[in-house]
Amino acid sequence: MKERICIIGAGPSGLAQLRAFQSAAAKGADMPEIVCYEKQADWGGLWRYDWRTGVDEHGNPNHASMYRYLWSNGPKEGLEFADYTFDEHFGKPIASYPPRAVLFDYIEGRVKKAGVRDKIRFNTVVRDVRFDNGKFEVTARDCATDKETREIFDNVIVATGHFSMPNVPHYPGFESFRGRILHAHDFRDAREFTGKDILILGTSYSAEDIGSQCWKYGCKSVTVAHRTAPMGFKWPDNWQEVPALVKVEGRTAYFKDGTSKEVDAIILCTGYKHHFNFLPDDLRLSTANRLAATDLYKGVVWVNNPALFYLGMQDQWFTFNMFDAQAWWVRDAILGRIELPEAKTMEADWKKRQADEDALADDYACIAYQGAYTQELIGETDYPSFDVEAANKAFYQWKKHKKEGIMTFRDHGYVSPMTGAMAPPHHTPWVKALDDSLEDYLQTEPAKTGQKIA
Ligand code: FAD
Ligand code: NA7
Repeated sequence: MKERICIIGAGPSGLAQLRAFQSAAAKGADMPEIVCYEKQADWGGLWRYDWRTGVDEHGNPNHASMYRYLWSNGPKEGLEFADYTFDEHFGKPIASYPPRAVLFDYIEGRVKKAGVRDKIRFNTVVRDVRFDNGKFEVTARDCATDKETREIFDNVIVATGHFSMPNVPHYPGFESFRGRILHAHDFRDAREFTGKDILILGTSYSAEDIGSQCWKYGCKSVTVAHRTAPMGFKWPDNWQEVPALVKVEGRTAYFKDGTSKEVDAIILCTGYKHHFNFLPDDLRLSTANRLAATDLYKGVVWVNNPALFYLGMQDQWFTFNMFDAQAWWVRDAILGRIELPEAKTMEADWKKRQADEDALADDYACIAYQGAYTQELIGETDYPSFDVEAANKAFYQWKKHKKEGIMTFRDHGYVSPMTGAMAPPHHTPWVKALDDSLEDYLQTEPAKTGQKIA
């Protein structure tokens, strides 16, 4: 009987896995049977926009954390697929910070070309995975037909992402706050906050980007409270960074330095938790959001049971091409092209990776570290090798451009590590670009009729 492989999730990581197997099949390899379960109605993971918050149409926790007007927060040159360039997909060069819809289109283009959609069971949520007698039993519910299935697999690959289950802290007074409190996971449209004073908790990507969105779409003021350190960018005049929140009373927020501010809304940009409610303790990854995840050999093999794999569980500078590197590597481990070492070697591997990560001096070193990890995996498979140092360079320049201007960094372009070509500028500076549609982005000039807000 053919080996059976289960992939859970059809976001960028799960799709990379499907493409990796398809690529081997196209070169004549004998393929196992593959089933990919996806709880949403379509592929793309977080890049599939969903207006819903709370639960999805079937009553499952809504996966989506992306919002309207989201533009890539890093240069596209850092995430480009080595086997499917932006130029190939769009038929022309495009600028470096595409909006969500453009990146969704790019992700989708590759897997449409690969013809893997029939391997995916949409609207099907995995509820339970058990390992017994050398096999996995996967229990899933097809929410469209409301039917449960139980199937047996030789390997399971968890590709469910880790930016969906919000980390929601409580502060005194939240119960009686006379405004709206939401987590970044439930943020959808910055225009909700036009004319409002907003308070943001957190100092990482979500804080910076959701604050910038709200500012761009006309909120009255942005106040960002930091628990550890301020972000320290050169912010606009109506944007201030303050010490940690202590409590709220009515609409007033009080901070650690004794200052206070009246606000209309509090947006908790306080990060996400790795969360696998469908896995039992012996298979369940428990790790911080870091570059070297706990208990994963080569960042992907579950050391306590090497028939189980995880993709994309690291904190991410590199994304799509790192997921590819992992997916090709996992494929080859499953196909027996890569031999897994004994348990104690695998254990030593992730511990060493964590020790190396702990010794990194700054963000630049972190970027180089993740670039080297991606390169290491690529070197062990037939994934097309690419100029990882050029991708690192795009990230270094991005960091510098953010420092120079947090509202203007998206107006810069970078060199593709795949084609060596420099990206053209976008037709409109990001602060003035209110239309984030694919059609508008792909035009070479601003629309003559003025911009519509999609
Ligand atoms: P996901 O995209 O989260 O996909 C996981 C999939 O698994 C989903 O389709 C989900 O429905 C499915 N799933 C989950 N549980 C189950 C289950 N039990 N059964 C069946 N299916 C299940 N990266 C960048 O490179 N650039 C950016 O600009 C960028 N911006 C971001 C902005 C936000 C707000 C967030 C939250 C993340 C951003 N990221 C960005 C990082 C993002 O994590 C990756 O780009 C990418 O989406 C990760 O892919 P993934 O497949 O690992 O996870
Ligand atoms: P991150 O990068 O995990 O950052 C979480 C932030 O939340 C970080 O600044 C934390 O501050 C802060 N935090 C966490 N808990 C608290 C509490 N209790 N109070 C105040 N502040 C807190 O998550 P993001 O959502 O920004 O980014 C995740 C992904 O989404 C990323 O890939 C982006 O591309 C989009 P700390 O520094 O620990 O004090």
